[in-house]
Parts: sequence; C-alpha cells; structure tokens
Amino acid sequence: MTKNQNVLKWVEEMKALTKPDKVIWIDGSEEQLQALRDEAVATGEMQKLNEEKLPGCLYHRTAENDVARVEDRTFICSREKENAGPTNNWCDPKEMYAKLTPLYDGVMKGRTMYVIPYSMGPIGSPIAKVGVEITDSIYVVLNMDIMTRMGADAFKNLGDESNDFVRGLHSKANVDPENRYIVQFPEDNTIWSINSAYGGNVLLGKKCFALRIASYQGWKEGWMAEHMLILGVKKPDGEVKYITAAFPSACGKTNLAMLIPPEGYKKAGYEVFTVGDDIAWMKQGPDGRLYAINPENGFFGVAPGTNAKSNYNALASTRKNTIFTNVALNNDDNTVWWEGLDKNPPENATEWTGKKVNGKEWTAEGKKLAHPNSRFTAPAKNCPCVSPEFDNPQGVPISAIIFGGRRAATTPLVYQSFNWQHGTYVGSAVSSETTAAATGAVGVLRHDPMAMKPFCGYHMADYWAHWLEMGKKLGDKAPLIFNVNWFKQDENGNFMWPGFGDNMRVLDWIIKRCEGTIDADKTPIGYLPKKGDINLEGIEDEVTSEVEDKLLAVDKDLWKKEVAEMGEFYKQFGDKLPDELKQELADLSARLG
Ligand code: GTP
Ligand code: SPV
Ligand code: MN
Repeated sequence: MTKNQNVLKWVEEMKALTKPDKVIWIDGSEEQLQALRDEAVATGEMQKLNEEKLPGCLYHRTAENDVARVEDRTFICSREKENAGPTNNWCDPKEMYAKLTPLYDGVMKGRTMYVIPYSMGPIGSPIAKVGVEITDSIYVVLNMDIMTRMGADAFKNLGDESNDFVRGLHSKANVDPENRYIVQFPEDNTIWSINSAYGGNVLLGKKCFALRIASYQGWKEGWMAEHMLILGVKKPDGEVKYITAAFPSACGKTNLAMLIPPEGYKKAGYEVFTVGDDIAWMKQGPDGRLYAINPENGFFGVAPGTNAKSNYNALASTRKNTIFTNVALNNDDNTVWWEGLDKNPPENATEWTGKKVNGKEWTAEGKKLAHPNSRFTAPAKNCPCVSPEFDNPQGVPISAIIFGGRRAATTPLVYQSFNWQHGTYVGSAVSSETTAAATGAVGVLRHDPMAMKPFCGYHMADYWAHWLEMGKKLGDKAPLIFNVNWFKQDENGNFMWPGFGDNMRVLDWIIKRCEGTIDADKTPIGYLPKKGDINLEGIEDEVTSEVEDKLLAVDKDLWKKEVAEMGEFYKQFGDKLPDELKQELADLSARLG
C-alpha cells in the first residue's frame, strides 16, 4: 500500500517485536471495513443494534477497570526531564522503551496486527499531519475509521520519502491495569499504548497525537494544538464568526459546538455550525489572522445527558453508523439508553457491565445503567449542523477564544480579558471540578491550564511562553480572549445559568465585543457585560434580575483567594514561568486592592 521505506521498516520492526499471526493493512475500503465489523460481531466483541432504528450502529463494552483515560499512567518521555515539566509524569525514554519492550514482546501471538494509515486534518491541508497506528483491536480500527481520515489516501499524502509521520503502537494485551501505559515520546514522533482498550488511551490519533505530540510539534514549528471546539455563528447579515473554546474534559465542548440558538435568535436568523468538538490545530494564515482546522473526522462524545433537548444535533449524529461504548442496552428493541436520554429507563435492560436488570428499579435505587463516561463515536458528516467549511484545508479564521470550566463560585458567567497577554494569564488560571472522563475522584477543584493539563506534551511554562509568542506574531489580528462559566451555583447547589442553547446569549455578547458594538464594565478581573446587555428575553423567569447580578458578580474576597492560590500554583514552574504572567498576576492582585 506504500513504498515509503520509513513506514515499511518501522512496521517490520513492530511485527518482529509483537509477533502477530497475521498483518492486515487497512486501506479504508467499505468491503474491508464490513468484513471487520462482521468479524467483531461474530466473536462477540461488538453487537449489532436495531437495523431500522440505528442502522449501521454497533455496541461495545470495555473492561470494568478500563473506562476512562488514566492520567497517572500517562507519560511524556522527553529526553530531558525538564522538558516534560511539573504537570506531566516523566520517565527517561531509554528506560521506558526498555520497560515496555518485554510487555510488547510476542503480545500479538495468535492475533492479527492491523496497520492503520490516517490523516489528522483534511487530506492535502497544509495544517494536516499523517499518523500510522498499529493495533491488535478491531474496535480501534472501526473507531479510527470514524474519528480520522483513514486509509490508503493518507499514505498518498505522506509520499514515498517522508519520515514525518507519527508512529503509534497499541496493544490491548490483556487489559491489565497494573501494566497499563500510555506513553508519548515527543522527540521520536512515537506513541506506545498498552493494556487498555478505552477511547482516549487507544485511539492514538486523538489525545496522544493531536494534542500531546502535536502541541510539542506546534511549539517547535510555530503553531498551536489545543483542546478546543470550533464553531461558527452565522449572523442575520450572513457573516459567519468563528470561535474556539477550551473547556476541560466533560465540561461542555460538544454541547457548545452544536448548540441550537433559542427561538428569538433563530427567528432573527442566527445559526450555529460545528467545525470541531474537541481539538483545534491553529496556524497564522497569509492575511495574518489565526486559522483553525479540526484534525478529527468524528465525535467521541459523552453519552449521558445527551438528549433531544440538551443537544439535538449530537443525538441526531448518533442515529446511524455510530459505535456506542459502555452505555446501557434496551433489550426490547435492541437499542441504547443512558442517563438523561429520556425519563424512561428500559425495564428489560442490560447495564453497562453486562448485567441484565430491570432498568426502572435499578435507576430508582439510584444506580446507573450507563457508565458516566460512556461515549458515542459518530461521523461528523452525520451532524445536522456540520459546517460547510468542515473540510476546508485552510481552516476558518478565529475571532474569539473562550476558556472555561466547572466553577461553583468565584468565576462569573462571562468576562473578557484586557488583551492577549492577560488572556494567556486567564487561560493559565483555568481550574475546574474533575469529571468522569479520567479515572480518580469526581468533583474536586484542580488547576487545568487551557484545559490542557492532561494533554500538554511539554513543559507547561514553555507552553505559556509559546502562547505569548503567538500573541506577538498575531498582533492586532489576534482573536480576543474570554472566559465563561456555565456552572455557577446558588446557595442550594443549583446551576443558576440554564446553559446549553441559552449559551448563545453569551456568544452574542462575545461577538458584539469582537465587533466593537457593545460597551462593557471594566472590573479588576476584566471586562464584564453591563447589566441588561446579556439578552435574557424568554428566560426572565429563570434568570431574574437578582440571579443576573449573582451570575455577573465579582466577589473581591473570593478573587483575592484566587490570586493567592495562583501564586502557589505558579511556584512549581520556577524560573521558567514567563515574566509576563508573573506581572499579570501582580497586576490582578493590585487591581483587587
Ligand atoms: P470531552 O469529550 O470529555 O472533552 O467533553 P466535552 O467538553 O465535549 O463535554 P460535553 O459537551 O460532552 O458535556 C459534558 C457534560 O456537561 C454533559 O453531561 C452535559 O450535559 C454537561 N453540560 C454541557 N453543557 C452544559 C451547560 O451549558 N450547562 C450545564 N449545566 N451542563 C452542561
Ligand atoms: C476527554 O477526556 O477530553 C475526551 C475523551 O475527549 S478521551 O478521548 O477519552 O480523551
Ligand atoms: Mn476532550
């Protein structure tokens, strides 16, 4: 399928190491894919769902101990420890190769090795890059087919000579959590993943390549790889403004990327288009502006909470040719169910670990039918609001960058940074309550700078310096930087902001700020909407004047605590912390008095 000696030599080496019975090169043809689906169904690895209601859809369950990313077993193996920085696990690459080689030795005996060529980004895009993943899992092949541009064309793009491809080696081995490793070698363009079969650990094009390796490449090559959705807002005058947003895992990227504007906005002619829901690669264009592509080709989305009301477009995307992982089964009609899909858990259910249960009784006892991090893998082209620019190799020009997280208090609904440098500070200060997307406790507030804590492939302080550098290059063409918080709570622990489609009201304010058509209040933390400037038409009952005040409040005492906290957080970065960020923190502190 390719004459590229660099690819052929590497595949031979990996074959000699893992010793599969058979090697299959994935060309991406429908015929080959169908044979793999049939095989996965025949062996029980996957289950075919109702062909009328969910045509082409498959169901899969992972091991109970293998349901989320494992951050404590994820490593950045740069040659120098210094280059991984204090926010990553590090190990000397020689040591790590030596430790993992015996685990891979003969691991594919009795199995088939699949060689998957793929492109992250539209084939032929100047921003796109090629990867090759070797795996012993059909589930991985079928997911990579949805999530990337997979098949022989990716090799065509690579050419016969180039060595510029990311080498990904995955084996599910025996899914042993004690020997699970997700390892990036940024200087070698290499990823080794073993003993997991869960999404973010094994679909190596996604977090491992498109964020950890790519963020390192972007640093070296002068561009940015970010944990960001990309959306377009079409205004009544027909112009489309593009916005990216970085929220930590399971904090609302997919939902915002596909939002349906409230009635009033729809009537006025607003429309939202999805370019991406998780990752953005951004480069300065010939006109000096920042352009973004979505390197992915599908959505690996959180299932629970997705329904026709919260995210119609995501749900619609999953109605055909989708893979469901760790959701529940409705055995009456062989369809899927998860918490929040509707108020009708199926009586004749199989919960996510495989137990047959009465779903009504089960959920009445407070038990979950679907795993909180259960996911759908859906083709982007299924999405009713996918952007006409989705395949544009040049990407889309970005007007605004938004940061956000889950914050019960302190952070107001929205504010704008004073400039790029201050915006970089705001991004570095993102904290969020942890979610089920990674193993570990849920609901604990932790620092997650730019939503990249688990995904930055080099020293976080160098990454911030790179942000500052990009800002200098972009100059007055730089996008404006904002911060949002959909998760502020009242005294009773209830969310005060309705969220979802109503987030359009905040995007509206952001776009007006970009256009310079609306004023704002200058506060110590940044520019805030003037009272009444967030359009609350139709939700006045829920967001009363009093609630509006609370949503937009800047509590100086809480912010002083935040500043003290940031001072502590910054300490671990030592001399590497850019002076500009130190200055921003000092300025914020001074403004708070
Ligand atoms: P990853 O795929 O893990 O990166 O997650 P994500 O950032 O794409 O998060 P997603 O959009 O899937 O949302 C995760 C959870 O947050 C879901 O349970 C949603 O229902 C919930 N959520 C999303 N948007 C909002 C919002 O505006 N308000 C509230 N209250 N919840 C939201
Ligand atoms: C996330 O956790 O941010 C995800 C899901 O998007 S995973 O692919 O597991 O990383
Ligand atoms: Mn994500």
